[in-house]
Amino acid sequence: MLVSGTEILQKAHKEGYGVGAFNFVNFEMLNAIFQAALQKHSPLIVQASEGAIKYMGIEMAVGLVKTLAQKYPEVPVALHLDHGTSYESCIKAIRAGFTSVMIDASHHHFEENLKETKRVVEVAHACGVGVEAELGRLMGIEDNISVDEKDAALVNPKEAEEFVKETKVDYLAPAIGTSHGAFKFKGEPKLDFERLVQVKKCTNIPLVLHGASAIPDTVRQAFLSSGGDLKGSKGVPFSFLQEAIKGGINKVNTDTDLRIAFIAEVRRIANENNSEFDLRKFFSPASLAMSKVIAQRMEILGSADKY
Ligand code: TD4
Ligand code: CA
Ligand code: ZN
Repeated sequence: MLVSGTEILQKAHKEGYGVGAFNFVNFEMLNAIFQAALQKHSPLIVQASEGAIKYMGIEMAVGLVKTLAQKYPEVPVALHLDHGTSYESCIKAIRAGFTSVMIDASHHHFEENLKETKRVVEVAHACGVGVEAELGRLMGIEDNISVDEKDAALVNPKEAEEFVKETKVDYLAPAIGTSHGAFKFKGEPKLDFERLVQVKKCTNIPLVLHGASAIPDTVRQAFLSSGGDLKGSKGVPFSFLQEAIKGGINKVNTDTDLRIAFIAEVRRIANENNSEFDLRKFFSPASLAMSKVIAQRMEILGSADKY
């Protein structure tokens, strides 16, 4: 059943677990996500970036989710706009049927971010839609970064407190050292968990971890053995994800792991059967491989058996 992001994340916040927010760009990805949720009895957040919406068309994005939500009414699912870049983009998503939106104005000054977020919250709440905002900038914490630089880039807990109070935003993404994609850390993985705990204390709302892909060994191996190259890549280890959840993270954004798992399988099949051209012979196994990665994540985040 399609529900608001707030409903899913308030429960996770109260009970102290994480829910994966999985990106999709087509039916195959979305179906893989739903199959994992069904298997693990996990609530779901599925999310589309503006790029994904451009690729599918907004009606298709919403239509796919509504169709699967109806087919599997037992699964509580929220449809979220990932990294909405403007008020207009958020309104469009809400109009089209999204039940959760992110207004990402974190690259603006604090006051401007606050003002823009507040505008979105007013409309979204009138429509029963949850809102996510971001404070700080996504980046890896490198060992040689100065304290000043770190403070400039990462979330400030006191600012977070004021921000949440003023905007009434439903969930917040605090920058604590993650980044998008497959190359998250130059040296050892490192996140600012202390800062995270402070933010949770100061805000007491669901928190969001962006850039949370782990690139698990099995996924890396599958990609490499198919002939892929992932030199220098590093994800957020599972143990870090679990510590982040202990520290107050409830929404765990995941895209890269899904992409890598899917493409590894497509390439393996292409290599092994060079006369094959039935799309289904590629996409069914690739979707299954993706689904396994998602199901494993649901166990690790603690969302399995929550519906
Ligand atoms: O917010 N996200 C997903 C980012 C999706 C980007 O989509 P486009 O290519 O369409 O812009 C995350 O935080 C995912 O983090 P990850 O660790 O999986 O990269
Ligand atoms: Ca941002
Ligand atoms: Zn993100």
